[in-house]
Amino acid sequence: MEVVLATGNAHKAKELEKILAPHRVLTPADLGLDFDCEETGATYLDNALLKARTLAELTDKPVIADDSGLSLPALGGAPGIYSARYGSEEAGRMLEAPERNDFLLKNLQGIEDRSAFFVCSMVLILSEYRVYAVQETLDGEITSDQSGTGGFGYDPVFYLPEREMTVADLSEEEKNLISHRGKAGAKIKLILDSLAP
Ligand code: ITT
Repeated sequence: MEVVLATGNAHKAKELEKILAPHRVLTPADLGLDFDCEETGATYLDNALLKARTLAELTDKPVIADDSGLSLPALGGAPGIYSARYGSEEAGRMLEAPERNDFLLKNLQGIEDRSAFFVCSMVLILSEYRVYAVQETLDGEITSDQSGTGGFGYDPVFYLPEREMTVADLSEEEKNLISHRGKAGAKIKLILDSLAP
């Protein structure tokens, strides 16, 4: 089955291609669609629904949206749904991921509780009244230094105590097996499998 992914984030698209295989993941750009959506929701689920519904208005194909982020209890849940923009207001421009990670590490100086979790809210819309939503998490801790070259975003500072490495130190396959996105996507894949001709 072919699905269109409501994202402008190439890293997410690449991960989801593997997670949903053999289903085919297309991007709005692949279909020549001018997709843009302001994320005005108050929760991950609100934003995933918003992105999926905005794209569903542009295509008859099934659509999937992923809204995700990193939360730290010690920071009152921040950066949360603002994960992609974290630190940008202070810098006056969108930060690159390594700069955002440094900004997070700076904000955590002197804070003992470094527990953190990723969240991924994933929505599949087959038609106006056929909508599925899954939300999954991955628990870990924030390191004091960036490590690893895999993954994207906050992966180099997200430490997995049981693996004794960061998510950026994992292979693509290992990340997809345990990640918030991997677990949410695996459940969405079951739905796609049940529909495939
Ligand atoms: P789209 O909305 O176009 O899909 P985006 O990057 O703006 O792309 P989000 O609004 O969902 O996506 O923000 C998610 C941010 O959270 C993302 O930019 C990363 O900084 C972070 N993030 C999400 N999943 C992550 C992961 O698996 N590993 C590391 N960081 C992640």
